[in-house]
Amino acid sequence: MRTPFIGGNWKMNLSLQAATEFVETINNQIPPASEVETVLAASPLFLQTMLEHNESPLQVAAENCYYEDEGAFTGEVSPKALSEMGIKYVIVGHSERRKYFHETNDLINKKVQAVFRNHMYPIICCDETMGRYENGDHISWMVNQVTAAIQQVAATDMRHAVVAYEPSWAIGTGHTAPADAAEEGCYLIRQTIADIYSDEIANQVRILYGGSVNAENIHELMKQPDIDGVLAGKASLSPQEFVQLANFNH
Ligand code: G2H
Repeated sequence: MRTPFIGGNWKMNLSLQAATEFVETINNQIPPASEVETVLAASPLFLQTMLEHNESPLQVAAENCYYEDEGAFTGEVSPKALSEMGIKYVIVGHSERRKYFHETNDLINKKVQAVFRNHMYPIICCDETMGRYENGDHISWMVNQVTAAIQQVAATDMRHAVVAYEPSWAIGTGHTAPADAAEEGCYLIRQTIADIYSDEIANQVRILYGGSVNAENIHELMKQPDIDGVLAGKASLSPQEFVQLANFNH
């Protein structure tokens, strides 16, 4: 049995004060980690304060990091420093990183390896455009993205990875993918992992759907056999809605 994984991704939103108040507000409302793993990714500027104010099973996560641990890389976020802070999860390869910051499959793979090397777990995002979906070449595109991202990742690490299927046409648009299309994407990711590793590993990896998830549509999504959780952007900016997402099964 895979523990459901409810993730929030604030992106470049909120302030330090709002982040602090958010964590304090939700402190008593996050389910036990044995029931649901609740993870919230935020700007590196907020992480230390969020960790200090967090008194719940919430895992505070990073939205990105670099692939080198240290050195002359002005402005980058060190995975080693994140790990030392007590961060457990890092989002890698979000479609906004691919689109606006030109992150390639090769770079994303290096980041995935850096996250594991520093004893953290990646939330690997795979995207897909409506054009590809309509043309039917989304399958090879997705398989290629997943395969590239996990090159040289040992099976012992891979079982702890989290992979998110985020069709670009559903991100921030308010139009979530229909549950069957979301399931199809997540199933495809699991089959790709099974082909590379084994059914045993693929059945342990949590696969998320992301793209305009909210407190209403989460229920239908979570009924799908290959959807183990969600990655919510806009909906995670409201403490009330984030708590509703985390408690989707109540
Ligand atoms: C997709 C998602 C969070 P939103 O980017 O990863 O954002 O829920 O706003 O579509």
